[in-house]
Amino acid sequence: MSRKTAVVTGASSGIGAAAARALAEAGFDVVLGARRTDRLAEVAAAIGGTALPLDVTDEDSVNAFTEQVGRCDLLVNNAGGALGLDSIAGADLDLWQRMYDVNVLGTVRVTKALLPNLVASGDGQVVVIGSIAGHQPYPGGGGYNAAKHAEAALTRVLRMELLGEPVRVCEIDPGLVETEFSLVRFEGDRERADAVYAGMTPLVAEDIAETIAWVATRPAHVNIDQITITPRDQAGAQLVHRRK
Ligand code: 8X3
Repeated sequence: MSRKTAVVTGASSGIGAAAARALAEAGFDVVLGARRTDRLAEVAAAIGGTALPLDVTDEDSVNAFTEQVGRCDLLVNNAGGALGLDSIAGADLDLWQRMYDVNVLGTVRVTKALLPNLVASGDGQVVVIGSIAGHQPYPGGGGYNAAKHAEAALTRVLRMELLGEPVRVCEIDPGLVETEFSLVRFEGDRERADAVYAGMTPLVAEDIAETIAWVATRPAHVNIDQITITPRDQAGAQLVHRRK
């Protein structure tokens, strides 16, 4: 049987890059998309994957990307992220808009474009990397919480709308994972980013990637609907055990 193809967005670093590696290991041909093409090419080269430029916030970029994807058995919607930790009183609407665009509309753009390929595969699967923040809001998280709640909602809707089609839909919701997530959220402020994981043992990207590969390799009749993954030191979005 010919090899299955997985498409991973935001694959130049963090969970996306780890997912690409884990899926290659599991036997998939992997197509990697991201904006940072130099880093993307390195990740792709290491696993014999295909690197293609992709900005999920840009319709033309998504079209150019998806036009180059032929077979698609698995789509991992990983591109996304948080910007800032401002209160609603101090909300920067530009940041809110950008978070909505990348997390919500980005997922819709890529999913919509690749759905015909996923259906045609006869056993397609969409994995959405959501967040614990998509189910548990927290002060300062307004813009990101709203975007991730919306992404969770569209994932549930997609699952319902695809009922009867040969396409599975899964939402994976990580808690604290030490990647560039916090560095991006705090615009490169290393001290602030490090404080997020201080005194506790966070997850690493590979912990999530392992689960993505597990979900992707269940038998075709098994749909894993939703998984929340947190470190042992985290029992809620804001409930973290930190050692002195
Ligand atoms: C990342 C988890 O708690 O920082 O999506 O929002 S959190």
